[in-house]
Amino acid sequence: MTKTLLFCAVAPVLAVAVPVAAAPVAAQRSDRFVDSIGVNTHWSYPNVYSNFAAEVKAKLVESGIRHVRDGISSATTTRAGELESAGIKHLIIADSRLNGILNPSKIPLILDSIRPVASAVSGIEGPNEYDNRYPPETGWNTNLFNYQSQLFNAVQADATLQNLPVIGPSHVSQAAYNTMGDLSAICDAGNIHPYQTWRHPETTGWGTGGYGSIAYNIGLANVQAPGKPVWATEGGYQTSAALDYVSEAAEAKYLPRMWATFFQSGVFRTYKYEFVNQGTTTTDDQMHYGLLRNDRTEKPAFGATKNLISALSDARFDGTKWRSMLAAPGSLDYSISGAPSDLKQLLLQKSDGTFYLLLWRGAVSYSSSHTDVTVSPVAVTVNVATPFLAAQLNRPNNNNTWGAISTSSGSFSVNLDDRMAIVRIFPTTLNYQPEVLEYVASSGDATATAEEAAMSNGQIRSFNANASGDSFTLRLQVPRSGSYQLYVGAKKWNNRGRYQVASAAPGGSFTNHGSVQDLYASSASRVETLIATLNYTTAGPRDFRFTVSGKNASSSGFALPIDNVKLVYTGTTTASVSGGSS
Ligand SMILES: [Ca+2]
Ligand SMILES: [Ca+2]
Repeated sequence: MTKTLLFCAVAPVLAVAVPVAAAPVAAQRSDRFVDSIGVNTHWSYPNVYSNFAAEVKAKLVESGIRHVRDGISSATTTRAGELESAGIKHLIIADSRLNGILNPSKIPLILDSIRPVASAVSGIEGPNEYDNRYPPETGWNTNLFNYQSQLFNAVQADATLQNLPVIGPSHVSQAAYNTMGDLSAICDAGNIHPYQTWRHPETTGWGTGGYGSIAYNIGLANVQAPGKPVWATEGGYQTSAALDYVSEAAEAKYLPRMWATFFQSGVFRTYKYEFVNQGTTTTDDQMHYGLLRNDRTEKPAFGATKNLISALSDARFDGTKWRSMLAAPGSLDYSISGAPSDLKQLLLQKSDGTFYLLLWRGAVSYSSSHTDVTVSPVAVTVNVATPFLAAQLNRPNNNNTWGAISTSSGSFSVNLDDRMAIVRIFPTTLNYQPEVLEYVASSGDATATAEEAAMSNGQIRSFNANASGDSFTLRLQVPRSGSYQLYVGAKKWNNRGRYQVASAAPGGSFTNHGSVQDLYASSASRVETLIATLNYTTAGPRDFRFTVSGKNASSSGFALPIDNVKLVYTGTTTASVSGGSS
């Protein structure tokens, strides 16, 4: 990162009319948002990153962040290889210079060092902020073009690396984007560094043409790579006492809003700069960009990020890839009344059908005179026309828990200040996906997840049991009391077992539902079977256990490929408690 942003007159933040949805609003995939979140590291630096590498790696895994960006070095490729099994991939900057001048002769060596960890890499990026050299050499733009061109062509010609995206070079000035022009023939994505100094993420800018706003920055990416994805490979806030800083409290409020704002604006991935403070000198802004302080203690922004990811993640890492990205999102018919003029909203959906409505205000949390700004809460009313079972609220700046929201005739109230609020809305059909869920118990047999378009969520996870009595257990949410039809989707074939499904409140004793189901068939076919109607007198988590109950005489095995577990709400009930209730 280089300090580059200009000081311009501060324009007032204008109130923007907020459209009130009068029709169904299309949701985006919740996990796509989570997958847009990344962070920068400096694994090779002889500081906290080297001296406390194990600790830093553990905190990175704990955060839930799946994407890291760093420059090419042996430390970077080593860490990339080490973190791959935790589901973390690295974007590697392929930037080599000799006496400060780009040196494309090293490109083959860079690719040689990336190749052994190719499966741990998410992309290869062109030179970093090359226009920021003072003074730049004569013909810097020609040198940069040639370097990027050779990098792109070398990756394209590489049998191991050719499927990795090559990100364009980053620049610090608008002039550089214009000088370099359209590079879409030699990159797969445009690259921006949208720092907003001490300003809020939703700023409409503070200079000519909206300078500094995310829209302005995306405009620069569209100069570099028109029609291609936009990657923000740096951005974010710092908490020094030097220049353009914010408080740790404001940073924590701004970061969830920054990721949501950039994602909603069309940025494919945003890498926050950076993961750990590099030092402690308060007058050096470069030392205070971390989510962690230099002593590895958590800034509030770390917890806010971790909680945001925890709330919205909709994937299970199966050792090779994150499973869930194929869910086709639906829509929710809702409107908001009583909205302040700075209201922002983003509707997401998970693979089980649950909606996550992010609500926040594009409010200033930190002033130009370096003081925290108190933003008084405003109550907004969310009116949901689509039938739903329950609504819950999470505030990632506070914790990772969900609190009940009382609803009346499809409406409910949420207090909004300058922090992100996430409302979870349960639809009347919950379609749980075993490929996404961790087993809460299992006989330990291997599983395998396959992508098949005909399956629910486009994926199916097979539990490869090898004996009668083998079992696995999924924990599902029953969002309100009442009656539910239980359906189980599965894929029959000639090596499948029979199963009995049962449920219990966590820690309780299991009750069988329906009869034993036989998944044997001479040819492959998907089935979705109504197993039973369940009556629940209370809401809450329920464990569903699938146990192998022998096999058909014609079957060659005991496998249980369970595609989905569906709970369809059929209304309130006064019936006595049946199996699985509490
Ligand atoms: Ca077994
Ligand atoms: Ca499925």
